Amino acid sequence: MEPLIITVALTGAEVKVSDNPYLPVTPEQIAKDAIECYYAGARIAHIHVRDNEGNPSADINLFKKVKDLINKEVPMLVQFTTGGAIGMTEDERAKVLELLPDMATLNMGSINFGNEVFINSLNFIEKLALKMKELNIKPEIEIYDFGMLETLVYYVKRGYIEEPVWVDFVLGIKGGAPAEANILINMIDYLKLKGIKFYWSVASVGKNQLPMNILAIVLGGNVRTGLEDNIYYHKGIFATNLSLTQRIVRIANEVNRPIADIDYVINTLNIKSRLKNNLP
Ligand code: KMH
Ligand code: ZN
Repeated sequence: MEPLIITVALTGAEVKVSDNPYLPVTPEQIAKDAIECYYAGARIAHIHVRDNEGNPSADINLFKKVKDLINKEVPMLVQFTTGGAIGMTEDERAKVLELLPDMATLNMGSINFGNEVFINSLNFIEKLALKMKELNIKPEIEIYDFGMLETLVYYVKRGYIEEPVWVDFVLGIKGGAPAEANILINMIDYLKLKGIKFYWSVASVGKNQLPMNILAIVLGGNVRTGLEDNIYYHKGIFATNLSLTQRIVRIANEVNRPIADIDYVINTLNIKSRLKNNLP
């Protein structure tokens, strides 16, 4: 089977240290977790940052610090969020692109996000997509609901988003598509039907993270794990980013999915920042 690409979403914007004491929030803590997860098998670090009070921050100095600390140690792909946190302005969210990360998220539409509303207008999506294309930043397309696939197809066909597309299905958000096998399979089939060349991973929240990750492994897709999406290893037992990553690696080994090495990810997803500059 194809090598398995593991992304670890280390911190997110919603979880607090009071929810899980192992949540990394300082740049040093975030980088330390990322590096440990790299050695365990994760190849992409999905990054949000926090201020001194532990609240979500759009300060690009913090993002830069995390990236530098990670890449000083390991060649892990660093993926910055452009989703940020609910309430951030579009300018705040887009600013991370100035740091030329290898990858950044591109959320394909607006949804109810729990009790809040996560806004991604088409205008903003276009702006981010064009900027990423210009700067050779690989977008990770975040799909929360079926209609967003149609938006994705629209922008791929018009050249805003280049193939192979790297799609992350985020299932089970309250307000988005449920974390169910038939939903995932339908979404994959739809993109195939439209003739899009893509690779995909699955993220899912809370107790659905593990079963959806396992489904992705056996279907030949890829996995996003980490504390951004789920804070428990088992009911009542706190997870760490490392324990979640190690569990995925163990399961992959059991079903003969080799773990992707970094060159495989760079070449397969066409990560231009690395291919052009031969960075680190
Ligand atoms: N914090 C969420 C509102 C992303 O990273 O691009 C959105 C989010 C998605 O986390
Ligand atoms: Zn995120």
